[in-house]
Amino acid sequence: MNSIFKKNIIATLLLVSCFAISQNKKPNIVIIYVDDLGYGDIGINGAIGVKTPFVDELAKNGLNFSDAHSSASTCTPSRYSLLTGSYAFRNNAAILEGDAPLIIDTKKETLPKMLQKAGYKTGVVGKWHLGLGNGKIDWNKRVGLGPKEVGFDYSFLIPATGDRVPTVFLENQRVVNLDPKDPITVSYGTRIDGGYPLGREVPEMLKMHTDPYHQGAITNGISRIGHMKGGKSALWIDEKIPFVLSEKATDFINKEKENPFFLYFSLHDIHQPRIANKKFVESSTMGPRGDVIAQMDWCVGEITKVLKKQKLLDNTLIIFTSDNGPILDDGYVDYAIELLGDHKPGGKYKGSKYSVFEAGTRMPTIVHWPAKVKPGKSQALLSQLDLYASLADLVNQKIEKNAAPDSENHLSSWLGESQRGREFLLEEAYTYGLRMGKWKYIQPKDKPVPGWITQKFVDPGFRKEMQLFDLEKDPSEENNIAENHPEIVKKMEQKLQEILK
Ligand code: NG6
Ligand code: CA
Repeated sequence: MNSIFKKNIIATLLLVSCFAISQNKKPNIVIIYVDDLGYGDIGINGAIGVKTPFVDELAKNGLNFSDAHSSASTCTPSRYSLLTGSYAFRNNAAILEGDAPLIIDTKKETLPKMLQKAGYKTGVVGKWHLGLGNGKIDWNKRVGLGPKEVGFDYSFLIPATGDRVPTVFLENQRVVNLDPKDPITVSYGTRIDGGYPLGREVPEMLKMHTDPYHQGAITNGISRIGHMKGGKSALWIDEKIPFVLSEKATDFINKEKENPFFLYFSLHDIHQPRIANKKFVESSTMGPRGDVIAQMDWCVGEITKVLKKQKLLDNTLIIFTSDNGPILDDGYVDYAIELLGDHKPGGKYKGSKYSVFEAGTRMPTIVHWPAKVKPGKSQALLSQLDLYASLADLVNQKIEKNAAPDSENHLSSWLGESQRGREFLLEEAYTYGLRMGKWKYIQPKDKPVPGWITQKFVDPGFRKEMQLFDLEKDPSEENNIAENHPEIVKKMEQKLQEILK
């Protein structure tokens, strides 16, 4: 064989094998989980008061879903379902206080544990709100039960919400920048002697006024739920949170670029307190709520930029979505109602956070994976619950016994190869909703929701009578036609009973 011929053969073989490797290489997976972002809050879905160029770019080059849902209309239940593939009601998952114990059973397989078994490095950056420890947390030591035990190799957390103490970050379950001489104490009951001043007592210290429920400890000029003492050097500055989180997320990507990785990037935005960095102040026409949407969009851009820079964007599956519907007034006075204009946070859908109407769980949802997913739109009826089983199929993993009991494999729908979604989809709120194709059924209920919800400008959606809507004709759930379709109501109520049993 002459040497030119030999060289050619070798070069061809090399090329073929490189191609094979890149074809088989498992995609990186990034879930960008926004907090309280409504269906209509992004440009591509019709936002009026704010621009979201980075999110729109993802949608333009990816798949934009119009009927994909979080499992519930509040945070903790939705996150619980996302990571466990179980309905939240199975574990009575509800909004947690900042010192609540971990609600995920560490003996069971989770989404990140399943991905670890498939060879992924796993990381969570941002809001946790799934509880930590097993009852009494000592914030001055490594917090015993948390992301590590749930399957994340790396974690950088806001422990609960931005409006709950302690207002400190935890990196790998230790408070960041803690001075041991100034230990942290937290209480959700009695007041702590020598703790941070309370919003209800010194309102003149506040940057923003609040409802009576958020008038506890003041840190960074903002009063929160709960009492806190100590940890002064560790306190976060709300205006810097998006930069801190984006930096930690990009660090994780840079560090794990050689492995397949799974990043659960769980933004604080656009949850309250909505207080934008000055870089984003007045970047919308809607005041703070719009400005933090722009801020959130910037964070999304940071992720796509670093993936591009590392030449990973093509083979990274990005799933952009939110944990529950939008809310204008959730306790802090930031004029979201007054400055809304014609913008429709829930798009054409009725409801909000806390509500069983569609906007409570119908989430802005984009799947972006240039190597595999063709740009387009999908109307498939899907739940975030299904990501567990669908991603397991993607990475060739069997789900362990007893794990993810409610997660359905809809991989081909998530990737746009099929438009078929779920036959039934449960919507958890302060009552239950059920979807079946175009039908939406809401179970009757007359028990009142927590008092603080009824004080808000939201409609939790339940009524004393059964409700049935035809979403094709009536997407905004205005005409209850339960009486005209007793057989559909009966079928859906039966199915609901079966699910809830
Ligand atoms: C509620 C808070 C609300 C918000 C929510 C959690 C009151 C009156 N309201 O309990 O302000 O923090 O919890 O939001 O306390 S979520 O997006 O994490 O579910
Ligand atoms: Ca939320």
